[in-house]
Amino acid sequence: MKYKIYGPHTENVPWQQRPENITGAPIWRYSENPIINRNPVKGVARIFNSAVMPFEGGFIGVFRGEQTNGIPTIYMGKSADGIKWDINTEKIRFVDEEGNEFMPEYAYDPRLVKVEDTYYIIWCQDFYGPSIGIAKTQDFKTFVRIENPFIPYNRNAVLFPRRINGKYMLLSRPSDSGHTPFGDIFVSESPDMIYWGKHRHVMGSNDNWWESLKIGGGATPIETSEGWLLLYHGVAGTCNGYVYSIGGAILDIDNPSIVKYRCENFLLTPEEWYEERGFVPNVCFPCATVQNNETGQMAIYYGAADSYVGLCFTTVDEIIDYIKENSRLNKSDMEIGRR
Ligand code: BMA
Repeated sequence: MKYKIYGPHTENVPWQQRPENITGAPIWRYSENPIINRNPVKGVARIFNSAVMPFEGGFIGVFRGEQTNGIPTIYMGKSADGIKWDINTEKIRFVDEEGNEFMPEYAYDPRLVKVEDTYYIIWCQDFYGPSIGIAKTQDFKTFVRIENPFIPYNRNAVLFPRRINGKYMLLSRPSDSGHTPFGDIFVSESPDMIYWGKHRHVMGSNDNWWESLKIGGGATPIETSEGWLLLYHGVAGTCNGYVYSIGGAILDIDNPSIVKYRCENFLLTPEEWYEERGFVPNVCFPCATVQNNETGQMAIYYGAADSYVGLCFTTVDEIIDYIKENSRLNKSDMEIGRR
């Protein structure tokens, strides 16, 4: 491998060979997509925008389940191969630090990140307006909610998988209460996962048309020898609604508010029926990756059309090279993001 990967290693990454006829970014879809179809669990109409990690030789995931009453909540699931999922019929029961039930009114777009020996789930929820919720677990049996990191409005957050300069780091996108037609990615740091500050601007929506309206964090950043590899979502506003594509950037390893490379082309954009057609058409929304640190094989889990979970593949070497070769930075990308 050309580049090194650090962080969670997945031996049995779901995988299919690269087809020969790729004309854009080196990412190819799983031929049996979607891997999670409609009505996957009793009382759940759709699962999408969900996150997975390697766990005990298999995979564990936290899933955004749109219940049949229309309210999104979070379910846990397990899988031996990362493709066929066994999703619990009971939603995750969150408790407070005293062990009392403490359920969010709604919860969506969960991410799953392991920092040291603790797994964190991060999602968007009601906090007198949409904001970010966090819970921790070590055994996937007890899920303890910790303080909400931000005041409203903020609807998209992704935690780094290790401390940087001794601090926990969280990417987020401050917004307003609805389907905000704006939004940049910021990073905030914390000594204890309770108090968040030293906010810095990381990157903004920009003149690349596919991400010209807003952007937001996607999968957990991957530590590599080139920096933090970040897959994120970028949104274009068309006369017929928003279009969500997957983008890629590499952030400075010690100071992730600095963008080293940012790909001017999307990595994946809605093209297949399950991405173009659904509850919200034209959405590819990445939430997780798993990778083999020795071979560089990577599987990306993404929500498709707010209706399905899709899987696509790349290798770390190919995707980093593509981002570097097609990188175009603007002024705010290169700044440390303090004003
Ligand atoms: C965003 C979030 C995502 C969703 C997307 C497209 O604002 O709500 O959960 O996938 O819109 O509807």
